[in-house]
Amino acid sequence: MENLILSTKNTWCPGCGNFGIQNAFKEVLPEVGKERVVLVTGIGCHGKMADYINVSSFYALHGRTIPVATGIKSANNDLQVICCAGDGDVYNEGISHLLHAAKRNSNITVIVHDNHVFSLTVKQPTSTSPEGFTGSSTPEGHPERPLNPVDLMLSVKASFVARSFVGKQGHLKEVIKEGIEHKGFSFIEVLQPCVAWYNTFPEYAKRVYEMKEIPSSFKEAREKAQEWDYSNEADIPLGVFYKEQKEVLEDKLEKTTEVDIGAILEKSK
Ligand SMILES: Cc1ncc(C[n+]2csc(CCOP(=O)(O)OP(=O)(O)O)c2C)c(N)n1
Ligand code: SF4
Ligand SMILES: [Mg+2]
Repeated sequence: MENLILSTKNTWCPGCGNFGIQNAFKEVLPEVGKERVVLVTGIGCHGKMADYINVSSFYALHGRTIPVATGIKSANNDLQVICCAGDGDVYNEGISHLLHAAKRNSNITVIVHDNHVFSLTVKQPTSTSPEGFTGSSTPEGHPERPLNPVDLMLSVKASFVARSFVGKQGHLKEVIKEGIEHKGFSFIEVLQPCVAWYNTFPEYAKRVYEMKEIPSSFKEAREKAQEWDYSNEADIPLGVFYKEQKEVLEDKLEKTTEVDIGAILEKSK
């Protein structure tokens, strides 16, 4: 098998949860055909994935992973566009892009490395940090409630919504593969502990469980998503919460573009 890991010096901390996502990619990319894949990353520890995986890639600005990805996809609908974004990246800076891309059903895959912390900039709270989180900018404890991104994505009817955990490698690989193969907007929240600033590995290893099947209705999916609200001590469901087939943005754009360009050319004669 072709070597998918580049020889670039890896600067992730030993034991970082990002290695689990990299390992899953190593297995999934040959199966989905890496020639058509473009990886778009944000800025942060997660973003270094672009340096370490041997695939066409683009470092976007912090918070702008998704507009770059949707731009690439609408310019060339044959490509398989995958985002590796951080929680700070898409749940803070770039949250409006996340909501709109999901609402529009852009045919891209968004994998969020959710470590509940701005890691690269040394421990500030993000939208998914728990209340009371003591970071470098919140020494007295974070005063806000966390966001529940899985429930948020359901509320805008993202067409594929899933959660996995880097400590469950087989599960992670299957969910990423299913998300990439899904035609439509795929949102995959990956619980990715940051061993340096917020090591949730031991806690999550005890609390995660795999759902036996996809919830049978949208209502049930939202109930499942609300079991763990990122602040309570409930067990944490993993798996696909919701999946639906509907027309994707880029196919609609292709049709529109054909009609409009033809009409414009005709007029200009
Ligand atoms: C527009 C902009 N704002 C802020 C920064 C500074 N910055 C760089 S990385 C980073 C933290 C990234 O956190 P997250 O997206 O959660 O990624 P992680 O490091 O946790 O993987 C920040 C705030 C930046 N580079 N650009
Ligand atoms: S700071 Fe955290 S997220 Fe960044 S490389 Fe180290 S363990 Fe990983
Ligand atoms: Mg983060």
